[in-house]
Amino acid sequence: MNFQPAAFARTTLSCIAAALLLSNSTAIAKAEDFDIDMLSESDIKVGVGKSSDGSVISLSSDKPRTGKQALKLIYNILPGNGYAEFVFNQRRLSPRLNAAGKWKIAMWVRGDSAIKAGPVGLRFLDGRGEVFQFMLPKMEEALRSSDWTKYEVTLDLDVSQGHWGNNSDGIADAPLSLFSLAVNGGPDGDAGTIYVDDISFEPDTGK
Ligand SMILES: [Ca+2]
Ligand SMILES: [Ca+2]
Repeated sequence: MNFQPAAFARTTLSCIAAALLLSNSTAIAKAEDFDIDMLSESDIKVGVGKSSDGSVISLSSDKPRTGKQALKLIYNILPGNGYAEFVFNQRRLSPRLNAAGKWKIAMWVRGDSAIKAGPVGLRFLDGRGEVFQFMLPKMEEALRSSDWTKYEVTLDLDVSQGHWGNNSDGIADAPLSLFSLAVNGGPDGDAGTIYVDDISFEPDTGK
């Protein structure tokens, strides 16, 4: 018998890979929470943004909506359509979304009535390290309340409003991990402080 161990191992490996791929693509989406309380200093940083020196991200115990802390984002964006990126999941903690289809995303935010910045984008990293940005319609309105306000949006994670990095193929390779918030300053720039707590994900079954 012309048995070739190497070829056999390759075949076995590709069978396992195919099975993993299949189980991934047929994974049942389930509701997930992203708990700001589980974050530590090593999860957060200000990304390299245009004209946003002086922007700061921290974990704040100042009136968190739940638990001991919320994200505090101080943005300082110069005029000229700059932005500040606030990375809050460098370790890519759960949830890891299978990226298929639409998700209802909710997050609690508070800011103040003077906020002019916006729009705000939510960024994810795919399984290969490609960045996907999804704009959050009307988030600015929620940020103009100084009380905790629930912001809800349904996003199709297969249809982003921008992607770059890695091979930049535009394909949201599972799993997708929450990564950062990007606050745009608008033509006049803006400076302000916003808080974010309790982000949740629920598959949108169309009901
Ligand atoms: Ca909290
Ligand atoms: Ca990709």
